[in-house]
Amino acid sequence: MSETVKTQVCIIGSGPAGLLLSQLLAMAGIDSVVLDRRDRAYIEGRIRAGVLEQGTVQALEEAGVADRLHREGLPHDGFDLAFDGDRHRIDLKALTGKSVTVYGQTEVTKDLFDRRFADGQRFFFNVEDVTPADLTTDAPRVHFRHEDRAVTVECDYVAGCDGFHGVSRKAIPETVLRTFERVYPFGWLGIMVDRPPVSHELIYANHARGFALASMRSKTRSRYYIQCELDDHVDNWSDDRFWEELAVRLGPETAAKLETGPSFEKSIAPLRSFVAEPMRHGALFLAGDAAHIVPPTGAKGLNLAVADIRLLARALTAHYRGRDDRLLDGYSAAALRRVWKVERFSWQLSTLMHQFPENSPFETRMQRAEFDYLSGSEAASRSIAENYVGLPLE
Ligand code: RFL
Ligand code: PHB
Repeated sequence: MSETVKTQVCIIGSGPAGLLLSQLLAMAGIDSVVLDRRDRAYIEGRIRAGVLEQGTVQALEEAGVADRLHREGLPHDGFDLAFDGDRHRIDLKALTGKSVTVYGQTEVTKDLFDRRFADGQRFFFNVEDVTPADLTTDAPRVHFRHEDRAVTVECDYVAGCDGFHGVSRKAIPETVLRTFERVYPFGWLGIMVDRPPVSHELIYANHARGFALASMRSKTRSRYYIQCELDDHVDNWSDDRFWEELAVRLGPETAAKLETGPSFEKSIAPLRSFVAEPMRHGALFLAGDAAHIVPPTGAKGLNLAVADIRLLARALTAHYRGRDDRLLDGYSAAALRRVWKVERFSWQLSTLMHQFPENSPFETRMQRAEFDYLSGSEAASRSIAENYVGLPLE
């Protein structure tokens, strides 16, 4: 059995990038179909980002999906950097006039799904063999299998929002695509626990035994991470071992306030910097993790995906409203200008805050000197702060 579906924009991937795009397009009267190889429950359950820039909050407001975010999100005016027991607070509010909001990606995704379902968005979940085709013709298509049927979507444009492991980026010929990558020689082991956070603001700590991060999802739910070996496994980390290691890395003063408990999620994520250029090929536009990855140290991945989508939604709206293709033609260059700046910040903060196995004593001293410089310099602290709260959208 086979089926043909017609739409204006076929969106591959139903993560935050794909969902927000479908919402913004619907508000502009543009029809879309969204495909995902997983189902809604799986996507909503994926525990990932936790920190939203002000620009991301504004984008979600403009998309009409920020009511719960305003009720439940925690505004944060600063965060701490810690280095072997010394602490330096980056006062986001004083240095930039802006703050960030702690609100989980799981919640952003739920809010977007609720709205898209209420509006009758066409979704295909659990799809297989997704294949974008005819991208450089005037009749682009996306083929896939759904519930034992072969489905073809006939569309004007394809939005590749299918994350780092998706198929969209791979549909760009090797002769066209350039990629840039740095794989870090460690990962982050993260746990989630229903206990109040150790501190009311985030703490990023560089300790001789490795990086640690104290984060949260709410006043009663904490998220903690520690740097681990790339080939490590969660089974090697009982909760007790995790709490002991975290306490050492956060230092005795903070550890004294640590409320431990049974974790209900534990996972290891590798750290990677990655950029694919260009972010457009014919009718295909890449957005979010499909085009770029940042290490999580700057809390930028989700925010960067949202920034891409704002540009892409604006460009598609200009095309359909006014037959004006200038923004579509400029999308890749405009998105990449921001991407590279955010890559730089995430790389810089990752380099400062982790223990690198290859570091010589000289590089270790350089990290310490940079921390000391930051601690004593308002200018250097402001540079960190303006990147952390989010660079302005061009
Ligand atoms: P997603 O969320 O990966 O969604 C892609 C969707 O595409 C689907 N898919 C396919 N569908 C159809 N066909 C295929 N062949 C497909 N292949 C994949 C997938 O099922 C999925 O539903 O990408 P998107 O939308 O671009 O969103 C990006 C963000 O998810 C990501 O950047 C952030 O989570 C990164 N990140 C963080 N970002 C922040 O802004 N702040 C943070 O504090 C933060 N912390 C994190 C993070 C990511 C982490 N991990 C595990 C990667 C912490 C962690 C631990
Ligand atoms: C998180 O809470 O998951 C989190 C917070 C800040 C980061 C990365 C992850 O930089």
